[in-house]
Amino acid sequence: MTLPNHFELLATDGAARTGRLTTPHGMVRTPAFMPVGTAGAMKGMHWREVREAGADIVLGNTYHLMLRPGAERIAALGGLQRFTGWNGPMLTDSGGFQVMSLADLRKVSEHAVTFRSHIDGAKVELSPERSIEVQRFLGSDIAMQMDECVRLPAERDDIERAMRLSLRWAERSKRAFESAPDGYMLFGIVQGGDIPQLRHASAQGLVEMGFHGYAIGGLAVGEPQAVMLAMIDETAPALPTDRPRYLMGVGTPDDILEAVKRGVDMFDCVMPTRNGRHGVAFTRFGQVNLRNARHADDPRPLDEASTWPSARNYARAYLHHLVKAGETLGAMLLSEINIAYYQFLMQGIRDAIAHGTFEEFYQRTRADWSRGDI
Ligand code: PRF
Repeated sequence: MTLPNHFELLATDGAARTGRLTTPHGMVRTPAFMPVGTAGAMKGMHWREVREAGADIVLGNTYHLMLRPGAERIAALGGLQRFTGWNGPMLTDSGGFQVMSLADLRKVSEHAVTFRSHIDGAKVELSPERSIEVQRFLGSDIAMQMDECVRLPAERDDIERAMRLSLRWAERSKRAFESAPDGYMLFGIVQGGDIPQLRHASAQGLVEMGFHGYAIGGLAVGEPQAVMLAMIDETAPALPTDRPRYLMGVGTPDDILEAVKRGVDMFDCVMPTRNGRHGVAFTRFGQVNLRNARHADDPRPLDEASTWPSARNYARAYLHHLVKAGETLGAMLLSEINIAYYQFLMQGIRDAIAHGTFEEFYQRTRADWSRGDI
């Protein structure tokens, strides 16, 4: 059965696309970067700042929220938006990927993954049906199918087994999602590692089932960037042009620019907030490590022409001091500065595609990054 389409393509420029995704909690301009609020919080930031920075949508995690505070509890408290105070669109990851990176004693079977919680050691089972149920309890605007992601490099047999399992789980996820109210979306996830033939089989299988949108999973898991981009080149053309495409867990500003050029519409990554907490700023002129002693006496701001006040108003010397002293404010300022830079990049990308000047934007942005921070 074909599902209703909530994505509107507004313009294309080469393979790059700009559009609009309508969710029950509002509109998402694409290409979109979704800041990651794993456990119902954007680490170190107010939701107001996330919104002011220009984010339309944020990501939450089934795995973390089902373990603590619990999906049924969040549902009883009115859903994730009411619970957290972020009242915009929310996408939730399905949990399988986080089980594999965080949980103890994991076991994958046809039916489900079983694991021990990284919080209290409790034994938990997560099936495709339970993942959808949790995501429905959370009130997620965009739910993800449960899948199995294999880290690279890996043997072809292992990649193929996980890809086929993910296709069967896609089918079960879709069935479990059937009772969701209109407007809520479910995305399928392409797997297939670094093997073009498996990527094609995965994309084709999902497209035959029919989803509201399609994610490209199983990338940025240990392979070189060139391999990731080659797999996007293999996968994107196999997906319907009228549906949104989401590259999961990616990435650096450079990864994002390259993936947009290849037809990707949505991204998420912990990098801007995580690196911010570790003293690294993303700017128009590349990454700046504020731990470095060269900033200790520097009165200049990170970027005097930034649209984001904290990037304009605080001396590098002060940011350096906050980071070195382990002050919470240092992590907070760098998190907001980085989220604002990512959103500034996405706005530039969207405008360039809309004006048919994406190639110029691409060249100019790369030239600025490679100029470096001076
Ligand atoms: N699957 C899911 N979530 C993910 C990934 C995946 O393959 C990745 C891979 N980069 C990040 N997050 N469900």
